[in-house]
Order: sequence, then C-alpha cells, then structure tokens
Amino acid sequence: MANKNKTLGEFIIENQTEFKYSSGELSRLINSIRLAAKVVNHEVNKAGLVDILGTAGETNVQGEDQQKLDIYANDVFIKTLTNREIVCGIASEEEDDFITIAGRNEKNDNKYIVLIDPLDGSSNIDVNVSVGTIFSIYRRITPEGTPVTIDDFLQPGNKQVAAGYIVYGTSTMIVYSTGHGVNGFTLNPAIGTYYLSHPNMQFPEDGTIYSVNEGNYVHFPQGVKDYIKYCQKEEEDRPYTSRYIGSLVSDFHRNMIKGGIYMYPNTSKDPKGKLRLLYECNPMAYIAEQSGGKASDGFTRILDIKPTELHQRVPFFCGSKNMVAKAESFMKKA
Ligand code: AHM
Ligand code: MG
Repeated sequence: MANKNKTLGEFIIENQTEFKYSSGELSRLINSIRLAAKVVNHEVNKAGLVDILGTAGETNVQGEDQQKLDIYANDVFIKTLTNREIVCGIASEEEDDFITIAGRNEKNDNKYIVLIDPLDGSSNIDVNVSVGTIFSIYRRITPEGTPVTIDDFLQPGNKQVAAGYIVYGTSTMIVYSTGHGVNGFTLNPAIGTYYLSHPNMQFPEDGTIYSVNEGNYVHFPQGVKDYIKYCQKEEEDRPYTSRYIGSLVSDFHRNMIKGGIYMYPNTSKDPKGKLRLLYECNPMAYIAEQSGGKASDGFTRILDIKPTELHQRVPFFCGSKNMVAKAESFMKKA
C-alpha cells in the first residue's frame, strides 16, 4: 500500500525510473501539467463570482479582461507547456490545427507531443457542475531536430506513453497513468499541494451504473437501445442505476470508483458520435485499460483505431470490462 501522505511531486520523482525512456523529460512534462491545473483550478473555482468580477468579453473590477473559461484554460495549458520548452507540439480541442514548438534554440529537439481538451464539459460551469481537463502524451515519430508533422499527432491510442485527467469537482483531483497502473492525487487547496489519495486505482470488472444521454434514445442504434433495455430489466442485480452528469471526466471518474459504463453512441443526428477520438476517447480509454476497464467504439478497441484527422469523432463505450463487453455483444447482435 502506497504512503497516503505522499505528494504528487514526490511520486513523480520516485517513479521516474519506471518509465522506459526515463530521461526525466516526461516527469517534467507531467509537472507542468500539474502546475497549469492549479492555475485553471483557481479560475474555475471563481466561476460563480462571474457576475461580480465580469463575464467573458468584459473588463472586471480590477481592470482585467475576462475570457471564457475554456479559452482561458486552453491558453494556460499551451503557455505553460510552451514556456517550459518540454514538448515539440500541442494539439488542442480548442485549436483548429496543431501547434509546433521549436523549443530551445529553435532546435526542435523535444521528444513529446501533447493532445489536450483543456476544459471538457464547460457548459456545466454556469450551473456549478464539475468539469475536467483531459490530456494525452505521445513520443513523436518524426525525427528529432525537425518540426513536428500531422503524423506525430495521428498515432493510434495504443502508442500513448501517458494520459490523464483533472476533475474540478467537490475536490480537485489529478488522475494519470504512465503505463504502470493509475494513481489519483487530491489537491489540498489551502497549501496548493496534491496528495496521493487513490493509489493503484482499479476499475471494478462489473458495475450497476449506466451513463448515457437517454434523451437521444430514439436516435440511438438498435444495439444501444437493446442494451439500455437490458440495463433496465428486472433481474438479479438489475435494473441498473442511471447516472449522467453530462461531463465526461466526472461520469468516468464516478464509474471508475463505483463500477459502471459510460456511453456516447453514434446517433442518426451525429453518425460518428460526439466525442473526439484524440482529445477525449483515447486518453480515457488508456486510463480505463490501465485500471482494468475497457473502451470500445461498440465493435473495436478504441486504442487500436488509426486516426485520420485531428478532430475525428468516434462512438464511445467505456467502463467496467464486463459491462462494455455486454454492450458490444448487443451491438453485434443488432
Ligand atoms: P465538450 O467537449 O463540448 O465539452 O463536449 C463533451 C461533453 C462531455 O463531457 C459530455 O460527456 C458530453 O459532452 C455531453 O454531451 P450531451 O450534452 O450531448 O449529453
Ligand atoms: Mg471536450
């Protein structure tokens, strides 16, 4: 059992050698994300004061220009990663194209790229509901010393070297993996330090929670409709409980702790689904698998999909291993 008083900073240093390339670069990168997450957390917590401090596009009482929080979070993560010169490229859900970072002396000699959804579920902020940041890290595949290309970003999720999320909830937590299981750290806001609160997180193999926007029911594929009816049927541990926050990170986090399945299927309105493969599904699938869970597009393992474009969307079924397998079996039958 890991020491629960351990801080994230200590944990990063102690586990640096576990990582196969172990140059310290990945540790510094995760450290930068930790720092940016603190800054964003501070701003998210002030969101309720927006009427007092000013809304997006206005100037607040201190004379500062206010930004929408998702744009603010995007700027904070990009600036932090750029200023510390530890990545060679960033792609963000908030940006049309990827960003090339030439780094020290314009040498393009950094190894890692980051893909990020800076503030997922941001429509929830206005109503004081949890939001999150999702990040995904790869090694570049183009040679060091040259600028990154689109190929560096279009790698399948099984090539991720690390991924994680920050949930700005009743507590703020960072949950991440570098391929050796999943660990969760809770922020003590009084001193600005994250502590290891959830060592070696395990996705329960089974669960009794299903999370889906059932308002879209009529637009779902038949397999999803059949699976939802299965979840609602009176049998042994069923009907399951329905829980849907509408904020992927929070829904996922709850299901990982309690056992459950999250679904955002394709619909007749959105034939490819809503969620983005690179910024949302791949990192969450990585965390799911690293903790013993499963992630699928209904038929195929998410992490094996070869991306063809930066903002590609994909149907998403993710959670407890046996629940996702069951949902897949309904998809195949239909
Ligand atoms: P966003 O990237 O625009 O914030 O959208 C992603 C969010 C997820 O967090 C959430 O699970 C889903 O969209 C909710 O969508 P819906 O409101 O259609 O159920
Ligand atoms: Mg998003």
